Amino acid sequence: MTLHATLLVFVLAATGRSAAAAPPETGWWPADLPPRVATPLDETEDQRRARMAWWREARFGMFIHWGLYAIPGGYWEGRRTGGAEWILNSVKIHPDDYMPLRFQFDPVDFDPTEWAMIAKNAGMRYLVVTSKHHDGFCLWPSEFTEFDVDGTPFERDVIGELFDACRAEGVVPCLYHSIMDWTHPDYLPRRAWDDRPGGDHERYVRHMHRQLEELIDRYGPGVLWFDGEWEGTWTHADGQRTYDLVRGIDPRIIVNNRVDTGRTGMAGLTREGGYRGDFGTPEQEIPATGLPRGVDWETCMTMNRSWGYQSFDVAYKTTSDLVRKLVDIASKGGNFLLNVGPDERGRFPAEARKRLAGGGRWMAMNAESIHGTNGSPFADLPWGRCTRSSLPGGGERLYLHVFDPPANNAIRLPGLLTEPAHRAAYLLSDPGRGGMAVERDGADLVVSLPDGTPLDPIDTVLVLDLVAPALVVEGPSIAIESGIFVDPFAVAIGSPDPSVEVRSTTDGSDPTFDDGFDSDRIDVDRTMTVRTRCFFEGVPVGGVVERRYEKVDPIAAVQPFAIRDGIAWRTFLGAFESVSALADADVESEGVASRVDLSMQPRDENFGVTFTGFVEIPSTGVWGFSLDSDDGSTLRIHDSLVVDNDGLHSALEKSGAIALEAGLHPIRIDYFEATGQDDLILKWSRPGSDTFVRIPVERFKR
Ligand code: H79
Repeated sequence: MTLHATLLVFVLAATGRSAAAAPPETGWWPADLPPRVATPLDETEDQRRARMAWWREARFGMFIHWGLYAIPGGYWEGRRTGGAEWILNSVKIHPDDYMPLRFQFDPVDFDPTEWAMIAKNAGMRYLVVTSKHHDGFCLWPSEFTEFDVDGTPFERDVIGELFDACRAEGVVPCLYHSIMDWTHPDYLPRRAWDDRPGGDHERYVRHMHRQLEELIDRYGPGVLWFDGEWEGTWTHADGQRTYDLVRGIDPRIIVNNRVDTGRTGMAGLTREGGYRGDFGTPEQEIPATGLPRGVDWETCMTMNRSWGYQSFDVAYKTTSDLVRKLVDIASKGGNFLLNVGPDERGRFPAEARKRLAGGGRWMAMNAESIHGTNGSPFADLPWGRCTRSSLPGGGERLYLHVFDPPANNAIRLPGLLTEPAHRAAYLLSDPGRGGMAVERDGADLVVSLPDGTPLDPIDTVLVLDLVAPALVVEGPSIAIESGIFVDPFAVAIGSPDPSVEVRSTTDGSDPTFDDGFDSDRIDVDRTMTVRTRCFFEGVPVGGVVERRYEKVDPIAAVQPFAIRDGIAWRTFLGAFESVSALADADVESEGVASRVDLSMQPRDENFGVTFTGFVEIPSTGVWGFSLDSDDGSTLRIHDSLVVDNDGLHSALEKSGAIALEAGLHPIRIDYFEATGQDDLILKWSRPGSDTFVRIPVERFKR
């Protein structure tokens, strides 16, 4: 069947849902396609370095989520769903009711040059746009479907125009392409409410491969950014052959790790096991420090809460927060892919423009400290972050990103043994302003910020050149955080740096090279303060690291008269700003729940809930508890305040610990929600573990 005839079938079918249930063979996707064979590629380290070079240098890119979902913009049948680009799935819309949105796609304000210029002016070096999201709609005119821009009143080739505009602005154009596809008649698994017959995984993969071939041949994307790989139908073998196919068509392409099945949840890095993918993809989070060097990763993040456009989502991060996130990511050797969700007319939301322009003003003066830099040589700097780049002649340039200037204006670089190339550092935004004194203090270098230095409230960048690549002795590590304990334990002490030796004390005194314990384990059997320090050729380097361990007696369990399952709850109505206000409010309703959650919430906003009962502790020891809530919450066990997460705030997790004997203990959780999002999650961690998990329902009694 020709595409014209196929389109006709669709137009007839689209007039009524029942008529649209055409079998996939006669839908508007060609029935079957010959497979394209992929051969695995061999690549040397040098070839890989050359291929990744532009991407590693770029550090900052723009993500664009745009498609039919911008038309409902999160609303469906007059209701605010919050579903954004997931609306088909979150509202359980039948594909036949969703696909006609294409007849309304007419974004008359779409201006690809403006989009590319906004990205460029924000300091972004690449742009990743959704060729196809999970809803299956294609933003380019594809030979292989009519569910594409050609099937809309708009008819323009969005991908082609945007790619041309990006190239004209020097921004590398790239594509996001979803594996999961809720409308393609061959994609499996089906949504539960999608009653269309048929489906054939192999045929779907062939279709996807032909579309990828079309996209690569026609547009030449710098990155292919896959997503939606987690439904069981997509296998490791599919990941391998798709990666190999894509690189086989254009060996220069960089492919993210979601092409295969090796991604570790939202943290996004690739697990061991030979999975395909050139970089890890943390989503909405930034990894903690300490990633192994040479691992490529990119954090993708929204500016507000949604990827696709939703007018009512005004929970935007501040410009300062976004710039600092970029700096934090660069200091850890990663890239930042920051999202914009244009609206149904093709406009960037005003809030997003404002932030991109603000970030661009910072980048206009400080981009050198981001583009082409490497991660920080320091594990942790209390005043900010550090990035660096090589200097011709073998030296290294450090960019000191001052977020919070210390009160004494001394920017300390702990354990930095390399000598400065000049006796002065300078402001990146104003090199002519004159130098800032750099002095050695033992193993540390200290830059003094003169009074009156114009500080950038977002991030003031200082430049410090070194004679050689930074050599930093790391401080000692003490494996266990300060806290309380019941049973004796041993704590490991050490330095990741083999060139230093470690000395420790347990009596509160400063360790010296001759008198301190020379041991990598300390037995903790009573209340003590462990202090430890590194020595380089007998001379102390870096600061003293200290932990305090306090031996406590576990609180005895109680033996209530008669216990039942569940935990009692009460709700309150009112504009509370602290859990303490619940004490003066009238009870609205009460009941019993099997666990601590918001299933009984009386309304969306301005309410409170308290839970009272017992928690059954399985074994004696120090138990951790955490409350993740929006807004405030507190947890009391007996009469101790174990977790204080009170006050007005967005989703925030806090934790605390208490020593308890096995058995029942009285527990009380207070929670309130003012306005906006609401959430309440209670978890615990067993003695000796720092992993928090939900408390099994059978542990709640009353
Ligand atoms: O395109 C944006 C979102 O629409 C899409 N990815 C970004 C870039 C997205 N889809 N789903 N999600 C984000 C959240 C889904 C998370 C989960 Fe999972 C999928 C939880 C369980 C399955 C992540 C993947 C954690 C485990 C597997």
